[in-house]
Amino acid sequence: MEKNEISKFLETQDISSNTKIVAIIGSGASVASGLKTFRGKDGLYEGKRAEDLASRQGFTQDPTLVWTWYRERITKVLNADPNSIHIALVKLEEEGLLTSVITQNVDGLHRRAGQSNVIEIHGNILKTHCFNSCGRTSELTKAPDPIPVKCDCGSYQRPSVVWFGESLDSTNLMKVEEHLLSASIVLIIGTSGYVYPVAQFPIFAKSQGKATLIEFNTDESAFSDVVDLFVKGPAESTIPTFVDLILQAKLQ
Ligand code: BJW
Ligand code: ZN
Repeated sequence: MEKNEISKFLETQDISSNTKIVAIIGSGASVASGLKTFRGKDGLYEGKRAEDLASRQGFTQDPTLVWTWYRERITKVLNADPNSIHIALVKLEEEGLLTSVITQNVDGLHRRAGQSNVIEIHGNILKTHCFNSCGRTSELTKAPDPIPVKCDCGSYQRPSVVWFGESLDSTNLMKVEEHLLSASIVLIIGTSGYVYPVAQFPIFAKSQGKATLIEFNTDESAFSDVVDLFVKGPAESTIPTFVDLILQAKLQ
């Protein structure tokens, strides 16, 4: 069913080797790798206040609580493998159609799958840096122990992810703007569209650039009303189908 729907839609698009696709990724894309989303039932924030776990204030109040939450996630990430979405997007890059993957996910699975054009806009959970900005950093190959992780300066190390109230890296944001302005198609995969500034990226690509928006999600999101095509269903099944169809369309 979704195959016909995507095919029909692609017939209305001018697909060629000049087509520039950008993918915006959320935690729904890592569900097939065994990782959880944030919101909703069984989500990482279920029964918890997001700001207690993912903000400077939360870390200051209870570094052990925050590190306990991250250590559990780090263990799961270290045991996870890339899934069919990561692999299909690598293929799209190799075929010259995918200019950038803008991922909110901190699990590093795109790079592990072999994707080279990745912007990890919310950071990476397997890296840490000093909470007090002394400059010391580390890379995790196993779950940290003991926690909270101490820094040699006397402060703590913290996960190198972007917490609420923190600015996103400005070099990354400039690259994102460039990619969104030149995109012909933006794929929005497995994200609720709840968190800014990423929530603004698709509409920016459409209104300031010339992008067609295609969303892949099991449920409607904050983006669903503005997209040109909504492909409902698990992205681990719909993305490989989409990639095959667009590669066929490119040859025609
Ligand atoms: C599937 C699927 C399958 C499931 N297939 N689909 C008021 C108004 C506007 C903005 C603000 C405001 N108050 C504060 C702000 C700013 C704030 C913000 O956006 N808050 C909102 C909550 C309102 N943003 C910030 O603070 C950002 N910084 C910033 O704006 O700087 C400027 C500034 C500075 C100071 C003051 C104000 C502004 C930083 C945001 C950083 C967010 N960080 C987190 C944690 C990262 C670290 C970590 O991983 O621990 O990033 S929050 C969390 O949400 C994480 C995610 O990357 C992010 C997005 O979540 P995602 O991936 O969309 O997950 P879900 O669970 O929401 O959705 C999953 C989706 O998948 C669902 O739709 C499912 O249906 C779908 N799905 N299975 C396809 N198989
Ligand atoms: Zn330090």
